[in-house]
This record gives sequence, structure tokens and C-alpha cells, in this order.
Amino acid sequence: MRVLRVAAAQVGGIQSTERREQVVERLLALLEQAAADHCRLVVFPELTLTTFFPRTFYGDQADVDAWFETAVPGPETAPLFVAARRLGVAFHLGYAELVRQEGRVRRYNTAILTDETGAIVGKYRKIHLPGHARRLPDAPFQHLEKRYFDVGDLGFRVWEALGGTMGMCICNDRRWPETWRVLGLQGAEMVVLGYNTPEENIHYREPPHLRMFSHRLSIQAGAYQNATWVVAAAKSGLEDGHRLIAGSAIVSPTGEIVAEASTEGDELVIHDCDLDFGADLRRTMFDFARHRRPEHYGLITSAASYRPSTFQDG
Ligand code: ING
Repeated sequence: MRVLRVAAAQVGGIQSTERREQVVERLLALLEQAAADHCRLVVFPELTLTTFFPRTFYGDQADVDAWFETAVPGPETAPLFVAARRLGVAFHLGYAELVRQEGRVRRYNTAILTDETGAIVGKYRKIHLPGHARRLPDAPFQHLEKRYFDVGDLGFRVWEALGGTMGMCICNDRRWPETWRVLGLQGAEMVVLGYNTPEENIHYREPPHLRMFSHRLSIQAGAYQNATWVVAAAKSGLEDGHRLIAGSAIVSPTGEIVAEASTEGDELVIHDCDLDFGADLRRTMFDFARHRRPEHYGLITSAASYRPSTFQDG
């Protein structure tokens, strides 16, 4: 058995007035609490340092860029890395990354994974960007990830860390089976992710209970169909008057939710994950080498769709 005690660190709403230093204080409290509970990995949510700013249209790029980090660790986030090293706890952190690549500024919805010394061992940039690029004047709020972020350029990858094979994805990625299969094909034994999921659908009337249903369905299916653990941490609750779903959870390779948040605030969801637990499934039901038939899957990568989108976004 390779048991890894993990905490999904749910973070309650971050208001647009909250400074990064204040947020980091909250994250440090969760990290200390997790270390006291003998956790070796703490998974923070997507865009953990700020409010979910894609809900707001900004006409001035400088107002958008104020939400981005130009260096992690940086002055406000360094205390997290120092504490992680002191406590011997690895962590996953989602944040907005502004970087210069080949002379151009790029903006990514990014997540990093550290080891127990606080060294960054993996980085992922969100590939499935939901929402829209143009302001929707009649919407109750915006979802401008397609406007504010570039599509991630690092692919879906895994890293050997914490005694296992770790994968990462971010929020909307969990709704796409391709995410999970590409990680599964690389032997992911645990996939960690953060999410900020608005409770309300801005495009049509969607009963609120379906938001939690599709969230659970996505991570449970991803876990089971690739025989991997999933640790999903929400930014949740009220942010500037808008609600984000909670439901941070840890899912076993059998697809069962083994631990789940019960509040909408800052909360640790902890479980002892045996990284060998998916071995039987991978040896039988999901023995990819014996059962998959990629010669019949060509459509999946040959085009995004065979029908044009009808969404008016540009
Ligand atoms: N949030 C949401 C998510 O995928 C969303 C956006 C919600 C898209 C529900 C479609 C349906 O959980 C982010 N940040 O991707």
C-alpha cells in the first residue's frame, strides 16, 4: 500500500476587495491545519488568489492584468512555499499567470504542484476554456475565460511525486472525457484539480441541483474510467454577490466519493488515499492495452466537431 493522506482545501468566496496577502493568510491557516492532520498534500482551488474575475467585463486590459501573477512564488505567495517547506507538505495552487513567451504576453489559467520541500514539480495551463470572449450585455454576470486566457500550451501531463504518478487539470477540463483519458494513458494514479463553478447558468434556465450533479458525475466518471484517484477543490460560496458551488470531494478509482465538503466555506476534505487501490481495475476492466481499440476512435482527434457552433461570440 502506498497511502497518501490528501486534503482538498475548499476556499470560501474571495471578494474583489480582498488583497492577496489576506487570501494567503487563509490558505496558510488551511495548510497548517492540514499539516496538523498529517496530510502530505493540500489541493487548493482554481484561481485561488483572487475572486473569479472572469465574471466581470473589464474594458481596460490593465484592470484584467491586475488579477494576474507575473511570478509564483512572488512577494505575496512566498509565505505559502516557505510554510510548505517548514511543514513538509506539498500543495497544488491555481492562479492566473501572465508570462512573456517569444516576445508576446500570454495569459493562462494555471495550476502548479509542489513536492514536500515546496519545490514546483509540475505546471498545467487550462486547456478547455469555457464561457465566451465577447461581453454578453443581457447576462446576469459574465464568464469571460475565452477573453482573458490563452488556451494552455503544456498539454495534459503527469509527474512522479509523493510516491505516485500525479496528474492535473482545471475546472471545465473535468467535463471533457478526453482530459481524463490522456492522463489515464500516462498512468495517472491521482488527478488533482481546482474549480470555480457558478451556481447559475447564464445561458438558460438550469435547475441548481444539476450543477452539483454534473460536477460529481464528471469527477466520478473520470476517476472510474481511468482507475485514478481524483481530488477536487472548490472556490465556493458568495463572491461579490454571486454564488459558486461547493462540493469539494475526493473520489476513489472505483468512482465512489469517499469524502466531500459539507459547507460552502474554508474547509478541509481529508482522506487516506492508497495509490495502489486502482491496480485491480487497471489490470482487468481498464487494461487499456488489451481492451482499447484506437483504430475506431479517429473521429475524436480528427476535428473539434462535425457541426458548426451556433453560439454568437465574435
Ligand atoms: N467553471 C465552470 C465549470 O466548468 C461551467 C464553467 C459551469 C461551464 C457549468 C459549463 C457548465 O465548472 C470554470 N471555471 O470552468
